[in-house]
Amino acid sequence: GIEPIGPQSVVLRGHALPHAAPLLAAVDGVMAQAPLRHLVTPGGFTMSVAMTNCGALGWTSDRRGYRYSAIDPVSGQPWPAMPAVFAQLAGEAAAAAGFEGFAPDACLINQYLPGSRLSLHQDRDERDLGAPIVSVSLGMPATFLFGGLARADKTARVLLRHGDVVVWGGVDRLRRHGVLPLKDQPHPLLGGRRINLTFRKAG
Ligand code: MD3
Ligand code: FE
Repeated sequence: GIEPIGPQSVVLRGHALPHAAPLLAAVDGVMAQAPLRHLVTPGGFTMSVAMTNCGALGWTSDRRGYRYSAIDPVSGQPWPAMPAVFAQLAGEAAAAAGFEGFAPDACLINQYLPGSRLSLHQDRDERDLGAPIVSVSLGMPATFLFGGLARADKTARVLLRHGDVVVWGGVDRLRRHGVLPLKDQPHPLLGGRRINLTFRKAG
């Protein structure tokens, strides 16, 4: 079903379940070309979440700042192409949430292990903030934190499970958000991991 979590954000519970096997095969393919890495923030902290990307642009970070790049700084090569099953699911989920014609040019792949977390932040490195973000959760469950535009705003908690798809756009696009430290609750397909795909129009 469709579950609103904000004025212009919805959870599509279990929406990716029918596509889990091809999605995971495609994730393995991307990781073989562009291995997971722990990025360093401009402040000098190493992120507990491991990341890679596919699509024309990939999100990366180092001591010089956050940015989107067409080249994977680890391989010196372009990021792997966006698998068709990724683009298809993202476009179809966005349309189901009322955002027609979403054509992502970037997919950030986040891997969480027990204890990995993502502190509250805003996503504002994308050129077109009118485009939504679509996220797909796979593997172990996570508690997603959804705050407001201001640091002082209260945060709501949303449990995201294997197969859940979330679409965030419009007035919710710049809300602060994060992920609580992952508990160890092994998943039958993925074991002790959570994989999150976030689809963006970055360029
Ligand atoms: C709400 N990832 O990669 S996905 C991120 O579960 C990120 O890995 C989290 O936050 C994760 O930047 C959450 C959902 C998400 C992504 C972007 C958003 C929610 C968002 C941008 C605006 C509002
Ligand atoms: Fe984010």
